[in-house]
Amino acid sequence: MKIVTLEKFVAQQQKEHGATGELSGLILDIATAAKIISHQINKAGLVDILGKIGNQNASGEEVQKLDIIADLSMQEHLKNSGHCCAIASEENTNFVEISDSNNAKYVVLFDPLDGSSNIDVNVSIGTIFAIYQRDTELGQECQERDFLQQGYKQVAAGYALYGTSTMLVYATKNGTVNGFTLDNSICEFCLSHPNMQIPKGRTYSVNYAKYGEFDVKVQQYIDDCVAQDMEFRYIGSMVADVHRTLLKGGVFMYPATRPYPNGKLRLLYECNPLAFIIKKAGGAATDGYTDILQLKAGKLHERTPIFIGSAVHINRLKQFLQSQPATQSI
Ligand code: P6P
Repeated sequence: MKIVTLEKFVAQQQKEHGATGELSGLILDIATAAKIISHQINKAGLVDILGKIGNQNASGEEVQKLDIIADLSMQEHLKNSGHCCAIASEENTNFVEISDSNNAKYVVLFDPLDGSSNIDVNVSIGTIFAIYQRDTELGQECQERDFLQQGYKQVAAGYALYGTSTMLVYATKNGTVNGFTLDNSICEFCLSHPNMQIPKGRTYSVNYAKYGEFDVKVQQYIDDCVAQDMEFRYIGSMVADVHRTLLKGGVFMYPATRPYPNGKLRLLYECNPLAFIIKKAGGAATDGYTDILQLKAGKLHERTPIFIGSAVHINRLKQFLQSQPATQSI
């Protein structure tokens, strides 16, 4: 098979869409950051960068050293890109304006290392990103509203997955979902999964330990998955669980629970970008009642319940969720 590097693919897409090259440049900068993060993760076992550094991030979660390295790598490449006027990260309470780029037209939100609770046990983790055109005027100061846009307004979104191999999966507003695998011998992302489409599949994915906290209608849907003899898988890294769902089909869910009555996962830099990818691949994503990409965030680190996967499974879930009045078991 002819090797198509990410650089070549992005150049082809730019030519096809008559684009200016700014979005292409931004995507390539994110890919470079992902290569560096991948390298750091792969040597984590050898260098003392494992373990917690004792403080917490904006979401009140323990921060791991690799989280910091990943966050700094993404910040450095986005700040030097010249195509991005401001960034927002899971690791920082507020967004960060890029002083010498206030004429740039894009803002980027990212989770630098999703699944970081799995770092020390060598389970797949990933970087998730969402790109929007700024809402404020070029040259003006960025505002929080640049980041609180609904997910359907994303101009591009995707993720890097640091697993048995490192992959970059992304889509642009006018494009399809494409997956690239990092060839370490040439340090290039090479097209390995062109035009990805989510199959129906038969896998359901949820943290069973929290079953007793779910709404009774969610419990009934999960019981139905068992009755349908569906396969159960749960990795505990959203980016890995959703990537498996994209490849194999099925449904991933993180419903509301007692400690997280509005859901645990973050809308702007986890659920929106992954919903953008899954919908582009022919799937669906909902909070149980509203399309994820239609949800309006009130704050940067907003959380939401999420059910995401093949359309046929999401439609069946909705039949359960909308079939009878809620009897809250939380
Ligand atoms: P639980 C990882 O910490 C994460 O943020 C997501 O990547 C993952 O889907 C979820 O939390 C796992 O949460 O409660 O099942 O450990």
